[in-house]
Amino acid sequence: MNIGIVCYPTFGGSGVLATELGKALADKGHAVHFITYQQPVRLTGFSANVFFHEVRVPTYPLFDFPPYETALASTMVDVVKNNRIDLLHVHYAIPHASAAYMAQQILKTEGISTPFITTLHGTDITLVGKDKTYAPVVTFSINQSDAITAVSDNLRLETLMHFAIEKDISVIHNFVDIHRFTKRPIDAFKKVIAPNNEKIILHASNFRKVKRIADVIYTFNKIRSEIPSKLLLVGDGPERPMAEELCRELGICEDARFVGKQQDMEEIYAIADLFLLPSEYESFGLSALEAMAAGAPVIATQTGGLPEIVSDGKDGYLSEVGDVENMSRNAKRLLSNSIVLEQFKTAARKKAEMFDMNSIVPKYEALYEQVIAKSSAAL
Ligand code: GMT
Repeated sequence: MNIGIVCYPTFGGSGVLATELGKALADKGHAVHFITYQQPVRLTGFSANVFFHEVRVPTYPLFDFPPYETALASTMVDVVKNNRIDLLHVHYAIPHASAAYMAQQILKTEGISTPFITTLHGTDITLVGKDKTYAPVVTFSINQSDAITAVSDNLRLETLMHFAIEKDISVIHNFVDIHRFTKRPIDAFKKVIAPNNEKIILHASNFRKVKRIADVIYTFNKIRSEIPSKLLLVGDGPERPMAEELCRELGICEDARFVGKQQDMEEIYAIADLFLLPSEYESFGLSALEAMAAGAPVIATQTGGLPEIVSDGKDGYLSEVGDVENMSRNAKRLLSNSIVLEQFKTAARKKAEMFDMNSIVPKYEALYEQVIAKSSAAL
């Protein structure tokens, strides 16, 4: 198949998932055309089946807001026409689904039928999409999609609860390439972070409010008061200055290291003893799954799709949002008992195997075939 993938090219989970999906499909022989405003961060290396089309948004003094959606729809039309694209798969509804609908309508006038699938990732529904400013267009374009998928059961229900959706939403959980995350820790790297063999607690995110970074710091502060440990914070975003300030206030800068955005996440996950994700909401929590694949148990919140990945008391722990007392207690329980910690690490890895790409990617392929067949039959 020839597939066009539209996503955000940044470090966010939806872009990461879309890129990993595209790479996996290319490895299986499909031609995959990424249509984004930048090369996706995880799109590294060369593959004969992967193509990248940059969306250029020419500016003009009149534009306070350059019309990205228009540029995107026009680029989609161009890519579809010139590469015999069978199907467009857009990740994150805003503004990708409405741009895909626009492209589809334009192509139709030229006798080209191109179905599109919208994959909902989370904040496109739960935060941004619900906003009255966007909701009518989001609802309309989701409904116009030839198929809709959500990355968790929870996100499917959230969508049905908040939007008047007239179609079925299939749940296709996010996935991980389990083999990529089976890395032996690099001793020299581990030594830099934890020179005295302290436990390593990891958090990785885009440092937005929804991630509750302050809870990461407070939880770590309670852990380190009893267990020699280091906190590794990966990523960047609006909450980082607050987080750094909080570390200074608590006097824990020596033990909390901010390393910014990183490419080689496999090597970072490999040295982690524990992954902390105290978010207000996660439709899925792809970073938690990647950490588990690397054998790190997860201390997270009982919210959104996280209970679909983390089994409380087995491969991690789930606490109420904001309950740093409970999260730190659970972390200390794990980190202070090497036998239990090992059991949790093994269980985390085993759980991640259930979300391996080899079992999830074929679900997308099956959906593509079904949608393409339906669209061809309608001609
Ligand atoms: O919040 C993020 O981490 C970024 C955001 C995105 O759209 O890029 O992530 C959402 O999609 C990810 C991939 O499906 C999910 O794993 C995240 O849980 C989800 N974020 C939220 O729901 C807050």
